[in-house]
Amino acid sequence: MLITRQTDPDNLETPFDRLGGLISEAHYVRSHFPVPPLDPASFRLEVTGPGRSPRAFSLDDLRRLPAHTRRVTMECAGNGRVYLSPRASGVQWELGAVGTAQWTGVLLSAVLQEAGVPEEVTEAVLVGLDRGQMHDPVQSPGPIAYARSLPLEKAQEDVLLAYEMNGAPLSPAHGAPLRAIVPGWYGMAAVKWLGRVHLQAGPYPGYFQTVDYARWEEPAGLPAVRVPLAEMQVKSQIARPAPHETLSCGQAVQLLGAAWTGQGEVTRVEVSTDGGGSWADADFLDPPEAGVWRRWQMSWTPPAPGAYTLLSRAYDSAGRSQPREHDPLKGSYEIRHTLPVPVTVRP
Ligand SMILES: Nc1nc2c(c(=O)[nH]1)N[C@H]1C(S)=C(S)[C@@H](COP(=O)(O)O)O[C@H]1N2
Ligand SMILES: [Mo]
Repeated sequence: MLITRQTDPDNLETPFDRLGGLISEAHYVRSHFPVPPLDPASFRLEVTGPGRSPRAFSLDDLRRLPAHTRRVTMECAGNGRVYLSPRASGVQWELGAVGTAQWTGVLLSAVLQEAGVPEEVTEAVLVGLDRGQMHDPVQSPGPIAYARSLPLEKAQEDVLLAYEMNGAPLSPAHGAPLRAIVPGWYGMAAVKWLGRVHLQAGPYPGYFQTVDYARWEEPAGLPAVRVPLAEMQVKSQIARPAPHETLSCGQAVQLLGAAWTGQGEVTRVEVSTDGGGSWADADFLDPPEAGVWRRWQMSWTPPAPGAYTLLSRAYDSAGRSQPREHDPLKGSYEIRHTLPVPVTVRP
């Protein structure tokens, strides 16, 4: 069961406090435009590019290529936006715009190999078949399609074009009949209702790369530049207890959560029950698996009645960790500072 954050189009959040298995029971939904009506029989994925005629792949063509199945944790770059102060515009996600699913499809690299990649190509622009008018953060010039580009290197590395999710045909909300899955990247890269892959030389500074789903970077000695969001940053979340839960003094509870990172693996999770004064290591429930979160737990016996602030902090194999405060250069995205979970302990 999902929590409705917005309707028309549907934007639905997983109740993160119900975290159970490694695979999310109900995966969040994030869509900018209405679900486009698509007929699988006439559906074609087009590959277009410089100096060549377009190549079209039917779903049968794609199914004839080797199938790959893998688990991937996907986090919306705006997950946790409700924790920003002052309030940022955009969908007010709590902790549930993140989830893990098992995806089946073909490697984008295999499709590109069939289609051929001209030598000058550096980017693959993934274009969705959904479209609409954007008003926020900036007015778009009429209706535009949802599109995101990938460096050719990433496109040829491990990007999946999925037609199945958790062993069942992809649902319309999750991008049927075909969507991209980009392991390690924030969800915005995983273009749903994928209709076209456009190969080009040089970057694609489209709406969802610059105006939206981008952050500021400050090059030495120069004014700030806009950089498209890409890899997920190391992050952990507490699932249980849920914010504002009441616990009993002297009664042990299992603190449970999940941690993930875009590159390498999560190596350690620490938990604080005193608002960051002291930290203790949590235990992992899952072995490391590239691109997949690790659930963790820690037993805690509240020592005295009162108000407590729980925090968790993950580290990854690249030596990165979570900051205590949100980085303003990330705007309303990459909300990955240690998020407070206030709880009350009664006598
Ligand atoms: N075509 C299209 N693809 C899209 C989007 C969209 O609005 N249109 N939203 C993106 C964003 S921001 C996220 S977080 C993921 C969410 O995928 P899900 O709805 O399957 O969870 O899809 C991405 N792919
Ligand atoms: Mo997203």
